[in-house]
Amino acid sequence: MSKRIAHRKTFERRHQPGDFHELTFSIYRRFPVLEGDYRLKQLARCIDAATEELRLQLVAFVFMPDHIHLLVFPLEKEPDLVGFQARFKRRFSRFVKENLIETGSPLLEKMIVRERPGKHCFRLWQEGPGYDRNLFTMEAVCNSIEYLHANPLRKGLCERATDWKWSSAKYYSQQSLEGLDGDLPKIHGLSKDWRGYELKGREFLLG
Ligand code: NI
Repeated sequence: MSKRIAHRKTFERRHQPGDFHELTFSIYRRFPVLEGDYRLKQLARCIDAATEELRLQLVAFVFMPDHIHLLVFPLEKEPDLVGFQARFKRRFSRFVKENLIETGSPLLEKMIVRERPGKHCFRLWQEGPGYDRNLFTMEAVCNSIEYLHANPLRKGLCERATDWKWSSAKYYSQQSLEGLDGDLPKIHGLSKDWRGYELKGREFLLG
């Protein structure tokens, strides 16, 4: 896996101070495991812990039944995005495995894979580092936020983006955390610093 990450990195824009990252992670074979408040609440807590530990701000997000998108802004000059995803993925995977066992879900069997001869393990996430897109203009960031929030609409899961509980659409429509569902991951939104970013330059944000 580390080899694959290194390989991918050579084709992508390396992190520059001030970059946002749109991250996408899919469930193994696109099984619709990300359903039900009980599970998604736990996913939110796993993401909260990892964003705090690795000093990332969660700008926007959406949880879909078989994949998630996170728009993050790293506070570190050399952010550990690989460490970030490894942490929340591993913790949430353990939780889901237990949950599938407890509920006797038929999905459990389908998600046990053979890693090598004689070694089987539970696989929640699609293999590989996921998809990481650097964003470095205000326009790209705004487009990304809209794209994330429109995911459930495109799938016909709701009529308005704000009807979908598991995204930051409501936060952006009301421009505050007030009255937001406590189940959601902690949303930092676009900081005031970022709003002045294009005028004041990149160093401003990290200074
Ligand atoms: Ni999507």
